[in-house]
Amino acid sequence: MQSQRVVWGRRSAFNVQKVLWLLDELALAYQHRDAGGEFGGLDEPAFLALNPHGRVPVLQDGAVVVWESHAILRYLAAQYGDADLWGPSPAQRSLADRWMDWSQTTLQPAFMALFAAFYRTPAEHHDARRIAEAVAECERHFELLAGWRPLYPGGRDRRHRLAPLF
Ligand SMILES: N[C@@H](CCC(=O)N[C@@H](CS)C(=O)NCC(=O)O)C(=O)O
Repeated sequence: MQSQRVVWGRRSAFNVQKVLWLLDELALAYQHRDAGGEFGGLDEPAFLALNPHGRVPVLQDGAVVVWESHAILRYLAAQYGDADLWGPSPAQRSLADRWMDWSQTTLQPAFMALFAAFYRTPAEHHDARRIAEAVAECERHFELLAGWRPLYPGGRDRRHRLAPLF
């Protein structure tokens, strides 16, 4: 019998990758449906009925539909994770929550600025000053991240692994 759990979204999308990663981490069976990018389909009524924003990832878990990658991660951790992934207290959960929110609201915009300035701009149009500023901003964030990692030596505490970088 096919799994009633379905993940929508092209594998090349980082927001989809984190969901696929957690499903594997939790050893949960699922069907995968390519959508978005070269696969399209995000503006089809059937997809918009799942996610009115027309974005991937989307998780269908039986009758439950969840969109927004971090909402999906939290749902999976709460529904299927052990205490390492979904701590028993709000304070413990906030350890992962703060980094997840930070990654989306602070680190990701900084990285996307660099991505646009360097990778998405043809070399002949590179603006060295803009790129240097974007690199400096990313480095500033990554230094904070590096400073935090030793709190979880060797990655033994899995809570931090709910906090993907992007
Ligand atoms: N904040 C949303 C962002 C969703 C998003 O923008 N997803 C991108 C892929 S990373 C998307 O759907 N792009 C359109 C496409 O792939 O065609 C989340 O974390 O799920």
